[in-house]
Amino acid sequence: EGLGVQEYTALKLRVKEWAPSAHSKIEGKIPEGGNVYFVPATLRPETMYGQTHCFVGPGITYGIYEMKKGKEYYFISDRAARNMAFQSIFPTWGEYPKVAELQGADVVGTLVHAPLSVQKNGVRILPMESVKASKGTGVVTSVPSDSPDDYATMMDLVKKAEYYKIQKEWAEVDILPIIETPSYGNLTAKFLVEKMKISSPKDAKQLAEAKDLAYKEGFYQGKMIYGDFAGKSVEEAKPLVRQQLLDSGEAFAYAE
Ligand code: A2H
Repeated sequence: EGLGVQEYTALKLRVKEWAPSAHSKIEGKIPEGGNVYFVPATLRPETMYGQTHCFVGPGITYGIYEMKKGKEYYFISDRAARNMAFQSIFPTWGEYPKVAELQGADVVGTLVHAPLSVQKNGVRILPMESVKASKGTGVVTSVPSDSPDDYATMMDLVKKAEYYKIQKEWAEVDILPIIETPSYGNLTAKFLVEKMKISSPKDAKQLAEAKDLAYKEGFYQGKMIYGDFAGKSVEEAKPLVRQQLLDSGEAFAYAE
């Protein structure tokens, strides 16, 4: 983190089917034909093929913001909406019209379409306790092959589906190998979580270490083994996948 600017890729995950609790809260607020998108901010666009879920903080307050009247709406944190209003992401500089307010817990179970993901029928919105309201958009797309946080959270959700009030089948999704590295094989996050004996998404210190190792090894030694840039290094593929997503309108640049 430090003092530098993070250049995120903000991905647009279109809602296909709302969870019942979200449905009642947005009723009458989104016009017929209007699309709502969950917008996770990621630093790893080259891994988007492997998205299995999208995480929200269950206790975080989110808004649905109007991007194109009657057409396009974003589900993001209030903080992110304000930042976006000053990055020319909303049509009018400094304005970020809010049409609804929800808690993360309200949207758990919602089904969204995740661009590039091999999960063509969509991915589920699930709860992640470690999502920070103070970072990115407060929405995190889950790539359990390459993110130790995502892997540990997914395993916990599968193990304790009842406690989390979710259907086990929502959490239990095949993990797609996307990147091969010399030290950790083709499922970096699983390898590190198991090797470091991380047993819970609450092992923050160990997860931070695993995240560091995964990020460095992936970026400097990783080779793509899936997608349009299979065979290329991660370093080369990262900006290429990002540009594809920007060009197709499925993502936009967001900085903070
Ligand atoms: B990354 P940095 Cl495959 N709270 O995307 C917690 N984590 C958040 C967040 C929030 N509010 N907003 C974004 N993030 C996550 C992919 C990924 C990410 C992979 C591997 C590592 C990784 C899929 N999840 O991040 O603190 C998002 O997860 C490790 C660096 O701004 C985002 O990128 O450096 C990353 O943290 C941004 O973290």
